[in-house]
Amino acid sequence: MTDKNKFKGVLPALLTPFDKDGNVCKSSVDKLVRYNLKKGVNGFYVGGSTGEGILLTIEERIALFNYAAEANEGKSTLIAHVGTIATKHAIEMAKGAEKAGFDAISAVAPYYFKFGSEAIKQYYYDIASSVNIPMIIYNFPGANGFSLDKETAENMFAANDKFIGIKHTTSDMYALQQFKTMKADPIVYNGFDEMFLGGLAMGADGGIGSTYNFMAEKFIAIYNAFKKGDIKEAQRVQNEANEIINVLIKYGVFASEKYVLDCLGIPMGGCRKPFLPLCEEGKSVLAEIAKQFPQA
Ligand code: MN9
Repeated sequence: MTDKNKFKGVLPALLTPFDKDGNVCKSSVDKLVRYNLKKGVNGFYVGGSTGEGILLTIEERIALFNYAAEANEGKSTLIAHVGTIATKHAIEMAKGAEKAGFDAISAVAPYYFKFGSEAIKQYYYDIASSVNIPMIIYNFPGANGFSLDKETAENMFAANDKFIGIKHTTSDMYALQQFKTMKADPIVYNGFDEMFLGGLAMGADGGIGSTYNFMAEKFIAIYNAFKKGDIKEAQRVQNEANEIINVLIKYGVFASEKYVLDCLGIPMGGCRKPFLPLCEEGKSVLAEIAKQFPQA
C-alpha cells in the first residue's frame, strides 16, 4: 500500500525554465527546486499545465523529470505529469518518470477529440498499468471538457489500486468534497490557488499550484493556520495571495510567475509560443511584487 501521507501538503506545479535558445534549462530547474525545498514545500508536480508540459516534446518531458529528480535528491515527493493525447506517448513518459525515481504519475484526460468516458477510463488504466508507481488523476474540465464525477472515479479506483488521488482543478468544491467521501479515500488536491482555503475547508489534503513557485510560504502559512484551526489567519494570508494572483491573471499567469522568479535570481526565460511574451507594464508591476519575496 502506498503511504498517502507523503502526498499531502503544498506542492508547487513546477514552472519549466527555458534558456536563451528556448530549451529546457537544467541549471534553473535545479535552482527553482532548491529555492522551494528551502521554503519547506512537500513536493513538486512536474510537467503539468504550469510546466507547459504539452508544449514540450516527449524527450524534453522525460529530461525534465530527470533534472527535477536530481535537484530534489529524494527530499520531497515528486509527481510527474505524463498526460497527453496519445496513450502510447503517456506510457513512454510514465516509464521515464518511474526510472527517474518519481513517487507518482498524473495525467490530464486525453483532449482534442471528445473521447467518451470508456475511452478515458481505458487511457488511465493503460497508463497506470504500465508502471509500478501510483496514479493521480488530473481533473481539469476547463482544459478538455471532461469532468470526473464521483461515480466514475469510484469505478476507476475500485478496479485498480494504483489510483490514489485526484488533482481537482475546478472551482466545484462540492465535487471535491464528494471525492473525499469515496471508499478508496483518495488524496485530493485543490487546483486553483485563489481558492486554496476553500478547498481545504471542503476536505482537500493539500494543493498543487503554479503561484507556489515563488510564494510557497503563503500557501504553507494558509495550510498550517487551517490545520491549527486559525481560520482568521488563513483568510488573511489567502487574501494577500489573491491580491497578487489578480495581477498574475491580468498579465498572463505563467509568464508573470516566470518574470517574478527572474527578478528573484532564477532565470526562467519566457513561455513557449503560442504564449505571448509579458508586456512592459506587467514587468514593472511584477518587479515591485517580487520585492516581497526572498532572493534565490
Ligand atoms: O496547476 C494552476 N492551474 C492552471 C495549477 O494553471 C490551470 C493554478 O495554480 C493556476 O495557475 C492559478 C491561477 O489561476 O490558480
